Amino acid sequence: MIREDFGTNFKWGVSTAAYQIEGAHNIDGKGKSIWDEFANTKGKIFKNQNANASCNFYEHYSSDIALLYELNIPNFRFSLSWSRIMPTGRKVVNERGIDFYNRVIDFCLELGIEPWITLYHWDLPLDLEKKGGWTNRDIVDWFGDYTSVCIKAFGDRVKNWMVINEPMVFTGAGYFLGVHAPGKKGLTRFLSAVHHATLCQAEGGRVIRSLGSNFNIGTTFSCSHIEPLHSTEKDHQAAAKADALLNRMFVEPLIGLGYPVNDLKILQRMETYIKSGDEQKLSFDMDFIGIQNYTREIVTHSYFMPFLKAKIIKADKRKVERTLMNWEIYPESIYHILKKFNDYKNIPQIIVTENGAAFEDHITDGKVHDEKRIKYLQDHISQVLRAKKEGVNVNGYFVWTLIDNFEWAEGFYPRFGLIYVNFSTNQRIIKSSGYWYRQFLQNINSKPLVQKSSEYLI
Ligand code: IFM
Repeated sequence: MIREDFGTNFKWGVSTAAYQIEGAHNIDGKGKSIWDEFANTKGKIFKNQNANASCNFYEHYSSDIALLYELNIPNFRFSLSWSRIMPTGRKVVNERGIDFYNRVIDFCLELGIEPWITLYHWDLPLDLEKKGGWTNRDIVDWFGDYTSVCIKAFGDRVKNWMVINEPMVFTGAGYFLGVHAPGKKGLTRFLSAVHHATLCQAEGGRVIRSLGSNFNIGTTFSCSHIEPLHSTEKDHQAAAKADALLNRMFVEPLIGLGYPVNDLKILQRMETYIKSGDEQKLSFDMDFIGIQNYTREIVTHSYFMPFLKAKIIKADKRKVERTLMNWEIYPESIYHILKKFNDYKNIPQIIVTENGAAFEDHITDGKVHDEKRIKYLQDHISQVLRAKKEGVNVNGYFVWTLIDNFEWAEGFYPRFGLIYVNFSTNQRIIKSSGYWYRQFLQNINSKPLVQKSSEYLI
């Protein structure tokens, strides 16, 4: 497999997220987000770590973007911190927050790197959570206003926008299980958060479109290929329910199919939150759908699982090869997911907006030899090519992620980066996987001749 097999228009990149890399949690007028609060609450995160400083991308952005340039990576996906731009989430705009993202965007453009911006990657302003956060329907207006501020500030230079990152994860982990910020639990909160996030993903698209016709608008979903443990009817039904919950619940209303209530009866209880006219408000014609795949899930029937009656069998219980996240390494999953999304009639284009792996990384003689990550990436990219050759309209692949960072409830332990970060000194070391990606992407397009980018390294 060589990069040229994908054609010249295929978008290659890396993805990151504000809370995971920026640090500078209280600098230059930034307000608190739910993650600032949650991660600084004892007992919530592995070893009580937090991302107050993280990799300090806030200060190191120019050297980190220079590393992207060094690695020949032409597209950079990052998210905006809502509370850096609007400290309380509403009305007042923090110009120093806007200035920071202007610096990031302008420097990308100077180096010939295309910015891809996610509006929401889980770090809701804390003041909005105090008003109910995603469980309050007013969030549709709050989010619309925030979107408008961002597009007006950056839309003159940024073409590619993603509305929301992995709504299933932040509603499920944050409002049902309570293991992510804001740490809320229960079906009622979950279902209201789901409905409001689904309204927001479409509303965000509409706001962007209303502000310009040339934007490339998408939104991103976590998704895993799902198989039943046994070939019994009960396990097949369990797998169908898990599929509706994990893969279909957000995309189907977006493309006009409504919620997958037939396969997931519990969604009938969402009626409490649905108002007349919502069906239309839930849908929007995105220019692309971002799929984010890491593994497959094996599912079995279980009487003991409330609501779903289905249970995921984790990779360690199945004794299969896995990453540090206890996710099975199963490259065919990305192929099946691409085929599945391609089967929907009205998805114009798919981009793999995240794929990657966490492994133990060790420094030997100043180098990090992460051969397992290279193999993981190669095997998954091959499966993307397999899908593309079979006619799937997939037009991009972004590695998760550029630099090691804060992996939410797991803290700094799982390292996903192409670049190793020493979190005490902030030193960066390009891993073998970074060099491999650089080689894979070489001559991708003519890069602008800039002053030697290592001069930006601090
Ligand atoms: O780190 C996360 C990211 O924020 C969202 N997608 C999955 C990644 C790995 O868990």
